[in-house]
Amino acid sequence: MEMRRMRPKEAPAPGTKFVKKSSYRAAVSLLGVLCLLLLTGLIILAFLFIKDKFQMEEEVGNLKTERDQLQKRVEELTKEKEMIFRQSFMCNWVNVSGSFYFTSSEKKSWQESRQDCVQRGADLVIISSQEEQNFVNTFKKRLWIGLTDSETEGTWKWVDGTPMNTSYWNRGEPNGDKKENCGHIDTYNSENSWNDAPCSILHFWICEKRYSP
Ligand code: MMA
Ligand code: CA
Repeated sequence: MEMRRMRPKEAPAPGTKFVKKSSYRAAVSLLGVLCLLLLTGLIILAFLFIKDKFQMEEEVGNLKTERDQLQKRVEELTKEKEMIFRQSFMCNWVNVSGSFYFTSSEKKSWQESRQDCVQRGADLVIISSQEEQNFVNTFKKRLWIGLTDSETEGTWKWVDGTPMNTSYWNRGEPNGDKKENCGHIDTYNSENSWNDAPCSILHFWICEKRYSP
């Protein structure tokens, strides 16, 4: 093609030859223009793609920071919630020589009273010394204690399964046989204060939570 153009003396042949040559040129330049357009399009697309990628990376970074902040906040709020829960739970507890005590302000059956204590991470009180017996009497309330002979009539046991060795029954108690299988503080006399009563009776109750200091 170049060779032919370099020979100007050679007159363009009339007719088809000339037409063929000029349409060939037109096609080539059209192709060139198309290529250019395609290239421009590709460059624009690549540019847009890269820009998009950067924007997305930035957004991902922002979202990650936001997520970390939210996770931190959730942790803080969880701690706060636990603290408030613990405070509201422990605020009525009294601490006496190795145990925390909670006395209820409502009445329940022995079983439901025990359930409440267990929910508080404790159990109905186990009276294991004169000092503890005196302390439980200071509330001047009829309170369910962790004592029952439901398993074997006449064999009184504490809620931890240990047998009742020292007792502080009121005069004439226990007298309920099979009808009265749960123990409670009845009079506030330190020496003679317990009664056996039907477990379904509603009484206040006292929970004990032991701890090792
Ligand atoms: C009386 C007495 C107790 C008995 C209860 C049952 C109020 O005390 O007989 O021994 O357990 O009644 O409610
Ligand atoms: Ca009784």
